[in-house]
Amino acid sequence: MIQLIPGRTGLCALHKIYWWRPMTWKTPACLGWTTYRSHGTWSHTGNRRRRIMVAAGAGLGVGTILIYGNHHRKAAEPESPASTPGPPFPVFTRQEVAHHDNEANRVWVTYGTNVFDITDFVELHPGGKSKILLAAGGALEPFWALYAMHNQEHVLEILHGYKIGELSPDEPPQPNPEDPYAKDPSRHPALHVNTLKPFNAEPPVELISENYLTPSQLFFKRNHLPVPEVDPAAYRLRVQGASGKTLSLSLQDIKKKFPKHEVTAALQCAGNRRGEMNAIKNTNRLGWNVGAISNARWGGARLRDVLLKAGYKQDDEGHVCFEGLDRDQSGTVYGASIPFKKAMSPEGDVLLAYEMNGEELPRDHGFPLRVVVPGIVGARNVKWLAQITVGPEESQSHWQQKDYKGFSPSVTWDTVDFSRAPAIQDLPIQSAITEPCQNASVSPGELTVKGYAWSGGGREVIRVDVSLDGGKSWKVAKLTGEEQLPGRAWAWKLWQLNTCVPAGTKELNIVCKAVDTSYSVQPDTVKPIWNILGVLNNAWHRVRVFVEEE
Ligand code: HEM
Ligand SMILES: Nc1nc2c(c(=O)[nH]1)N[C@H]1C(S)=C(S)[C@@H](COP(=O)(O)O)O[C@H]1N2
Ligand SMILES: [Mo]
Repeated sequence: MIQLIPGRTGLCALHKIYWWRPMTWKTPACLGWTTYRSHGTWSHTGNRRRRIMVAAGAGLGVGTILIYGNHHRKAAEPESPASTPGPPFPVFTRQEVAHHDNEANRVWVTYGTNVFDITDFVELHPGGKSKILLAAGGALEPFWALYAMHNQEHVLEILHGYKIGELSPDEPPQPNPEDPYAKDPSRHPALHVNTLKPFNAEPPVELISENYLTPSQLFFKRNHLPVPEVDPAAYRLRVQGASGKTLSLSLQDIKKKFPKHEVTAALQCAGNRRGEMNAIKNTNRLGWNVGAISNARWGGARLRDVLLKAGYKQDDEGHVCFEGLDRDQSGTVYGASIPFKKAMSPEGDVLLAYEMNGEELPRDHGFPLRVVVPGIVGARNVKWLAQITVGPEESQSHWQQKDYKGFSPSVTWDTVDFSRAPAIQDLPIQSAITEPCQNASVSPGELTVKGYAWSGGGREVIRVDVSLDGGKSWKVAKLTGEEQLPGRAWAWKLWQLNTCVPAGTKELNIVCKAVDTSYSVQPDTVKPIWNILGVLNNAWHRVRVFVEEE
């Protein structure tokens, strides 16, 4: 069924989304009439991806062109929403909605008392098609309780673009689902929370370079699901053995049967600094500032030792796949993989960590056991580790196959081919300024600039250049950090420049850029590396500050 009501022009009252304005108009078409309806606004800021989809108007000979934008903007539109209310939406029962539980019948969902036909959105869903289809024919609430980052204005705006009707007033309200996050641990109040459910947060920029080892409470937290509750006594790690037989290891086995190894390693999410990418063009994903990176001392068994115990040989090949204990209603678990070579390398330092900064691994960071893959993107450092398998294929998980990959800036959600891009493993050279803060006021005279620098793959940071004039002239910062073995520089370096504000300057454009042992450098601007997933932003970091009058 097509969701058009011919003649509906102007606006309909759509909750708080005052600028959302579905429009329909007719064009002379050989079939009588054709109606187009817009989803979202038609305008200006060029800041949005637009997609045009043609949906066949089954049965009615109606063609619909849906133009879907990112709707993140709250720009005021010329007319006020209530001025020309359209005819009321059709009313449906939950039973009618339930019939539309697959793409052939069209996919309907409810949210509150509204009914939506999201068929044309399922392919575009950033969280994957299989996930969104779980809600087909029913209410979104139980799923969004689990993936509560949907409770943001821009997501609701997208949803409301697909409204087709309302539930009949006789329908009993959907019971409030139990909060799957009710048992998440408590967190440090200083953290800047990006999303609460799942919990995604970073330390405030002022505190990032205060400690070479990030205190665990302030270490950035990146969860895709609720934090599982694990009884350490009952915990077992399953390791698929080379002969096919599965090894089952208790926490005590891991602590007692394998030598303890310690590594200082930074962990960085591929989305670190996505906020700067979103400012260019919104990706509708977590807008991390510069804090989705932290540095800790990890202790645990070497993955290599466990793989040897499970019968694998140094020269075996393939991928080592990990699964976490965190799962959603469909039973999907968090998973990722790394190349076997990295896992088995005596110089790879890959750990099954049960300690962080000299203490038991905290719940948010994977208690009782997580993988730490030094030099490799955060996403492969699987927490709450349940299972290890070895095989010729990479992990089939959404986060290995359909996320955490890099693309050219001009690839769109319509043209993206995930199979063509390799999964991110090693991360590129990175650095950021942590002091002074963006738009801060500084006094004239002496100035201290601080930050961090790190590179993936064990490449050591050998230099950080700092500019006060937007990149015209440069000074070299002083680096600090533990000494690292060659090719195994897993930890970050903190840097500092003690300098003077040039007399007469009112504003400084502070820039930093780092160089690693491969002489790899950072690109100067974000725009040419922008990508739909908003990953791998390692452009020069820039901070503008104002100089106070003497
Ligand atoms: C019409 C309904 C839906 C809309 C409009 C929608 C929209 C979105 C948007 C905009 C994002 C990106 C959010 C961000 O990264 O900040 C997203 C991510 C996601 N969504 Fe949905 N969604 C819908 C239904 C669902 C359902 C029913 C499920 C689960 C069963 C689901 C699971 C996910 C997951 C797993 C992600 C990725 C989360 C991550 O990578 O951390 N979505 N969705
Ligand atoms: N089981 C599980 N492991 C996971 C995740 C997750 O959601 N579930 N998030 C991954 C991502 S994307 C990152 S960046 C790191 C973050 O680790 P942290 O929360 O300890 O900083 O964990 C990775 N391991
Ligand atoms: Mo991440």
